[in-house]
Amino acid sequence: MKGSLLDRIVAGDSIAVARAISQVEDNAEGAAELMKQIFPRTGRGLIIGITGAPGAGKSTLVDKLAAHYRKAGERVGIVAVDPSSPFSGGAILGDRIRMQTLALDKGVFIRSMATRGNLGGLARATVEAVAILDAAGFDKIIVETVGVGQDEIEIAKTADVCVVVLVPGMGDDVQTMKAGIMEIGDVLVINKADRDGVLRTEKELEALLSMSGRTDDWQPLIVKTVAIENKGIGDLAAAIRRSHQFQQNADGGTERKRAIARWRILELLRERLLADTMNSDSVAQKLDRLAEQVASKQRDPYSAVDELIKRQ
Ligand SMILES: Nc1nc2c(ncn2[C@@H]2O[C@H](COP(=O)(O)OP(=O)(O)O)[C@@H](O)[C@H]2O)c(=O)[nH]1
Ligand SMILES: [Mg+2]
Repeated sequence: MKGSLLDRIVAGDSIAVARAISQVEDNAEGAAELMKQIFPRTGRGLIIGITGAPGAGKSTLVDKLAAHYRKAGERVGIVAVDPSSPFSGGAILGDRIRMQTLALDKGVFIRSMATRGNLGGLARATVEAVAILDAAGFDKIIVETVGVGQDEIEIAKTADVCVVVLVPGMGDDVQTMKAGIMEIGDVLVINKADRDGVLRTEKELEALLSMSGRTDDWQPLIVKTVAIENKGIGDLAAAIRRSHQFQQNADGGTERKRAIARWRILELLRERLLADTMNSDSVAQKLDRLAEQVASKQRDPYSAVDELIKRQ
């Protein structure tokens, strides 16, 4: 007889890992119970967030970084978050199909996450997928997110080391992403360094970093890569390692862990309160009716919420 799902996850069984991730994604019965048991078994893997604008080369970089870790004999879990993906969770994204060598490697687990339903929970499900991979003994867990939406920024912030990927000559993007980058980027990558304008982008980033309002004393590192040519990947891995070591030595690491823990509790609370309200009878119809009334200004949204949370 096969062991329990938990035993199989802890033993590193990919099928069990995939099943568990589907359960947390669906918020299936028993998922919370499973996560309670997973939690104490986490904390060994290094969680690396990779974020940046679409087309910056994140997926290419993730592939190369994963291959780098594999060469050192480490097991690598990859979670790609793409809310715009038309695929349901578990499907392999188009750009993942390129990763044929990695996909055949048993030491690599690849999964893409997508939202289901309209109650959110993508960030929560992603963080749980990472925890499952951690409990399954993956040494490195890489989370790729598109650095645009709030959910994605939140997810990136839960990583041990957050890598922001930029490309040369994206001056405007640097401006738009400025606030977010300074806050979350532990390592800044200038990918596509085979293009013009690398030096200028580097100077711009250095200028931005000098005005950084970070709460810890970490000086974010700038790394140049050409992902398609596998250049700079060793430097990136070294920068990630240094950032992680810094946190382990500094008090900042504890503060960061607390902030992540606080966020996770609030996410679960938000989701549970919302689910509790939405689960009661006839709420869906009530919501439709209230939305109509608010839209036509017969009613304000505040009193609509009062109405929804009023217990029958
Ligand atoms: N010139 C150049 N192209 C790159 C580099 N890295 C990635 N690309 C290309 O940029 C495009 C977007 O890459 P992808 O990894 O899918 O970006 P993502 O959307 O950020 O995940 C692809 O056509 C890649 O081949 C690079 O270092 N130099
Ligand atoms: Mg991608």
